Amino acid sequence: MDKPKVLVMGILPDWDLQPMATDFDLCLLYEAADEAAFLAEHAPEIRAIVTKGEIGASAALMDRLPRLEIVACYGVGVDAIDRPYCAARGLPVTNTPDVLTEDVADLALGLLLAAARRIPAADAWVRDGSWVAQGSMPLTSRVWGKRLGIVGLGRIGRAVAQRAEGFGMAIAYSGRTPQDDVPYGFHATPASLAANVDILVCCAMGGPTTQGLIDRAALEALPAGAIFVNVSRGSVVDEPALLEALRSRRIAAAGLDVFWNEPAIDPEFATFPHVVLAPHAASGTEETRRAMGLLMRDNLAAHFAGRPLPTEIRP
Ligand code: 8YV
Repeated sequence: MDKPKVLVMGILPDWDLQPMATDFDLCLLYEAADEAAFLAEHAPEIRAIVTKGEIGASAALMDRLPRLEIVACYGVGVDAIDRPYCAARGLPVTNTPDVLTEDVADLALGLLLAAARRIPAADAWVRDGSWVAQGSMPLTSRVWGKRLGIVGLGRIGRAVAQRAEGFGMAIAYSGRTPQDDVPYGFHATPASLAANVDILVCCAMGGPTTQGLIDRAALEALPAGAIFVNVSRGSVVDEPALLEALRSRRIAAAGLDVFWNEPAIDPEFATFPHVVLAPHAASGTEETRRAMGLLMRDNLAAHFAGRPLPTEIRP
């Protein structure tokens, strides 16, 4: 019997591609010189799509795949997949929750510390001889004991909170509803949260329901000298308003892993010395990426074996 054809939208490590190639006929879209010709050749036989958090599956693409049965995302956030379309067509969508939570939270804290304590600038100060020529580097901002606000207290938000407790921080959060199993203060809106914290960390999921959630009002409500970190999706933040707040230094330091237009982000971000940038890399440890790949492959294997899907997202 022919192996099922799987359309792979973005680069995957060899440790995933090799085992997948045993069971599936892999169509690597990202290697196609001419995408239209590639799809014209393979579309009629594609039975599964493998996407990533940052690479979606549009209705227009899926409409061209008459034999499509499943969309498996190598990532937890499925905002780039047209889920109403999948629901209407009865296509299951799977993701890779839990396995990346701790690494994303680690990077949130890493970006926070790097931005507040100017770690990249400190490194440069030593390397470029400024230490010898000018002595101590300029003073930075304390992280320990500050008031931390988390927008979106889901799995990742909670893991950030856990780490922040170790930094003696007073923690509060905003979200759709108060959660009764945490001791943290609840705010109904990011603006109300922002007005009461020194540091704001965005952990909300992406998608239409959170687009622009951290709006101009929220950014303007932050106290002068605030620190902002985003490890969720660029779409959750009003990016022109964020750029303005960074330009005026209302936000004194920021650590950003996600942006509106990835990877070709607004070039102004790279001009700010008080901003630490990362290339959507919060889940990017070898350990986590191996676990994500395994879970994505387990979902595909379960589907084609007719078993229950380990991590299907309910429509
Ligand atoms: C990406 C992510 O999937 O999990 C998510 O939602 O955005 C990331 O983990 C990862 O960069 C793989 O490309």
